[in-house]
Amino acid sequence: MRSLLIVKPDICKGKTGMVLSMLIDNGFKIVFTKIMQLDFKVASEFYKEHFGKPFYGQLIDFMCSDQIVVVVVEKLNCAEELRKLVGSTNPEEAAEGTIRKKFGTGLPKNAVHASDSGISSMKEIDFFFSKEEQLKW
Ligand code: 3AN
Repeated sequence: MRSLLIVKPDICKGKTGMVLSMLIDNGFKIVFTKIMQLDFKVASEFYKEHFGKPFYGQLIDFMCSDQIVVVVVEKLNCAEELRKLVGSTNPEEAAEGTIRKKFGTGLPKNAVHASDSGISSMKEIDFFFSKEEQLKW
């Protein structure tokens, strides 16, 4: 099973290596990584379920503010295991040992995005990568 993690702009250039290490140390296989910078159109589409929420504009601006690394990972019960390692949305509430506790500094700067279910993992992988591209992995 595969899932998607995004190293967000707040830590992308400084801590991506450490995030990848944490994934590997916790039994995730790194299937594919891609460095990119989102523009307003792509970020709005990716976060469309949050449209209208008070933090929406801030979230989109933040996600477009610098480079990100999109990471496809693989593990048994991948989405569930990944969310456990990533921790709660708000870094202040995230458990010790989680990625957001370690690297997040607040909201929206919570270090990483992770798909929240098996279905959203598939949708989000398809969002960033064509089926043709996925066949190469
Ligand atoms: P998660 O990323 O844990 O699935 P969501 O889907 O509720 O959480 O939120 C999407 C993203 O929106 C979060 N990762 C965070 O960056 C941002 N966000 C959520 N709540 C707030 C908030 N109250 N203020 C600012 N940004 C927020």
